[in-house]
Amino acid sequence: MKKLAIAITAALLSSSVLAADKADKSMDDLWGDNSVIQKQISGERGAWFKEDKYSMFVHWGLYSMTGGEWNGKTYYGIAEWLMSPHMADIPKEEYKKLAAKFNPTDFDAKAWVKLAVDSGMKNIVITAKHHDGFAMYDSAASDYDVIDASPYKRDPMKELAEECQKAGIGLGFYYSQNQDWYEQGSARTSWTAEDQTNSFEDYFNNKVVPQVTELLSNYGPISTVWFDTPGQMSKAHSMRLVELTQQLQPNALINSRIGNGVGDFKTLGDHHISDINHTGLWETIDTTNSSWSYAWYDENWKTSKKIVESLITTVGRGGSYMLNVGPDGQGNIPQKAQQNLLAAGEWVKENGVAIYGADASPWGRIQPWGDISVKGNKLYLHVTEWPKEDEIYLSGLKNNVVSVELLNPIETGFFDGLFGDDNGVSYEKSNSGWTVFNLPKDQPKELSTTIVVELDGEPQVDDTIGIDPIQSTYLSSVFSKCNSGCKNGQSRWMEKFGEWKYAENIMNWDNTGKATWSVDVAKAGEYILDVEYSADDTVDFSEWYFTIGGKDYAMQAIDSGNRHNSKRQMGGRTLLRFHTATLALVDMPAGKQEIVVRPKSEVTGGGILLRSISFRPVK
Ligand code: FHN
Repeated sequence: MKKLAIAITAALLSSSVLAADKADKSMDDLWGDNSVIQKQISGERGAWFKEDKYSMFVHWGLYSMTGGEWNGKTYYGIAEWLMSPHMADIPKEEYKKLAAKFNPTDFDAKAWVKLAVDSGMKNIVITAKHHDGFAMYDSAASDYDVIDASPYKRDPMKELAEECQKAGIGLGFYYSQNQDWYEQGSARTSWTAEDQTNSFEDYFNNKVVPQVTELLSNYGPISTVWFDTPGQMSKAHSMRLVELTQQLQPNALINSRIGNGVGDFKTLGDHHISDINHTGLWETIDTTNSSWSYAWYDENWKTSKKIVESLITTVGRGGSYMLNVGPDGQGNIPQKAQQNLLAAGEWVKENGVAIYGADASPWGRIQPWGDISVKGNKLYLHVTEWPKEDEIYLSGLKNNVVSVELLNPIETGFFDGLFGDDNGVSYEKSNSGWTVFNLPKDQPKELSTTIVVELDGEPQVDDTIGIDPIQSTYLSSVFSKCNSGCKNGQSRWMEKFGEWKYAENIMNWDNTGKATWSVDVAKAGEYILDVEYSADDTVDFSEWYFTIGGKDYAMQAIDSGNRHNSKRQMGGRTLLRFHTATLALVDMPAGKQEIVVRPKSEVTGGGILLRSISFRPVK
């Protein structure tokens, strides 16, 4: 390390502060305390975050050159973890040699920023230093940086900062503060079997503080300081980084992964698209394919429609969406990512009024046909699933409707207008509390169509879940209520290493368990009941009752193939597999009612993990 003296702060941290964890803990341990200080996030500082809603995340570093492959073998999962024992287990001295070859001559900061802008994104957050410890900028605090250790001799962060400023979008830096696989004393260097000659304190004071200081001092205004995997880092360490930020970039916001509950906004778990609304400032972070950094085999690109849907639903839950690209080792953002981002960006441009600065849906959940965002007295209905019957149903709206129109009507010819084909929408209110919107026959916008509904005041809503008479209604378990004999909880697991999946479940059943959804059925009739659950061999053959319209429908569960202590999971977690059983053709009466699930037989193994039930109307 060069200028150790930059370490301004060692004195502020007590020497008794413990080193971060060295053991192979689970990802929960690494994510640490993810809460935020609510008082910090209110007011002016958070205003841009509330407005912007859509940002670009970039994972780019030495690992982008390997693209998930080492010595001819492909390691599937998040490719920036290639060095770790969970993947290729590359000795530091070997990995370090990548730096001498890092020469991304195709990197074009202007083009990256243009891509973000044309995609409708308002910020870029980029990996200035990831867990591998390599600084992707000119760091005086370490020789292991792009200027000293690579032939590239350019500072990509500087170039990006300049281009972001020109384009008027924000720039944030990702900095891995706790894990640094290159540095003695940091968390998770123990697998190198080196003697840990340095303490975490040495690492923190001699690398983290000086490097974060550089990032906050040398690149103009920074919108976000994005920390990651704080693990068991002490509150004093987290607070030191907060103080640095407040001193050097008072307008910058810090994410919750600074640890110890001292961030400004909350980052949900990787790839977590929430089923429920959250309060305060928060974001979903997601990837355009599956890995964060470039992986040669990863062609699991999100379509432009999927991108638009995820953006809409995140805004509908009250959050912001940060979507990642993984440029390759030459600095090229994969074509498929670009193509789909740009196509989604066309939609964002046309429908921005319903996204930027929009508030959460008062219904608190997705709708069978799409989702809802709000501004003042206006509802924006985002219709992603265009109904065959030319109408959509909305339950529980208490206000009077003042007007309804398409946000972007299709251009019509002169005569179309004259003969009444005006691409318009209309509505009817039933006295049972449903509002029905009549729509044009063909979907005006392929990705999603926005309908603007002006109300006579701020939206007033009865949020009882409506069962749609046209589209399938998905009832996430998160909206059920459990008695003391069961529990609502979340399960998470990894499919490939680092690719997270989430499920809200009803779990921990005993024989007295009873879970209830309150629903409002728009039209009496026949519906197909689908049950989505997960079970292991201890739950195989267990029996369950679903009570609908006064009748008990019985289900015998099958082992859906869960694997306990799966080696795919860090920290010996369970790999969950879900099964969807089409259970019954049920008769549902119209109106408000309860749907109840309870065990029919003796509960073993905590019972099924019940994720959702769905009702498909029979025409
Ligand atoms: O370990 C990192 C991972 O490589 C990636 O950077 C993600 C992005 O949120 N954060 C950590 C895992 O949560």
